[in-house]
Amino acid sequence: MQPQQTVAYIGIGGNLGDARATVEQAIVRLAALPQSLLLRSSSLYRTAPVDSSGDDYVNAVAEVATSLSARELLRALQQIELDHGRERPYRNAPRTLDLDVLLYGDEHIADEALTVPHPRMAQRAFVLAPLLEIAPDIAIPGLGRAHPLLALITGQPISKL
Ligand code: A4P
Ligand code: MG
Repeated sequence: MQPQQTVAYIGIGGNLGDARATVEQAIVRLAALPQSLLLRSSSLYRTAPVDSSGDDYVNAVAEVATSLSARELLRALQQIELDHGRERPYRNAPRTLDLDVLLYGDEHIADEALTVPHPRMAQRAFVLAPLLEIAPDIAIPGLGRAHPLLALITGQPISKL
């Protein structure tokens, strides 16, 4: 990792089509992000939809070191979503591929395009379980260590694929 790089965590999810293959392909695309290095990726998890509908999701989390700004990273992720035929008919609609910036270093970002840390990540087992698998000591800026937060979540079935 180069000195000017930032470690970011990316949430990966999908529940349309062959979601498992899509998530695997997304990880390959993350490994090819410009000015970035894929450091780790979690196992794939089967998860029940949370505030959403349709089939179970496949979720994972990736850790990248990147020289991209958070905005540039978001743009690159949105291009990968589009390449996988992502459509946005309504909020939380079933989707082929959703890529979210969960954490970008220890930065707080709140503008019209980007909120980091991802505002709902602390309430979601499908984010915290894969995140903690690859970063057991991770802290969420403003909230502290993520590990105890996972135990507070109930009613969100999740299993490793
Ligand atoms: N945006 C703001 N902050 C961010 C960020 N940190 N990362 C903006 C990515 N995007 C961010 O996102 C809408 C807008 O949010 C973008 O234009 C971007 O500028 P979107 O991906 O088009 O819409 P969305 O997916 O409906 O919203 P979002 O916020 O990704 O939804 P959530 O809250 O992440 O929920 N259940 C299971 N089991 N597994 C899942 O993966 N995912 C969701 C999506 C719901 N339920 C789920 C899962
Ligand atoms: Mg999203």
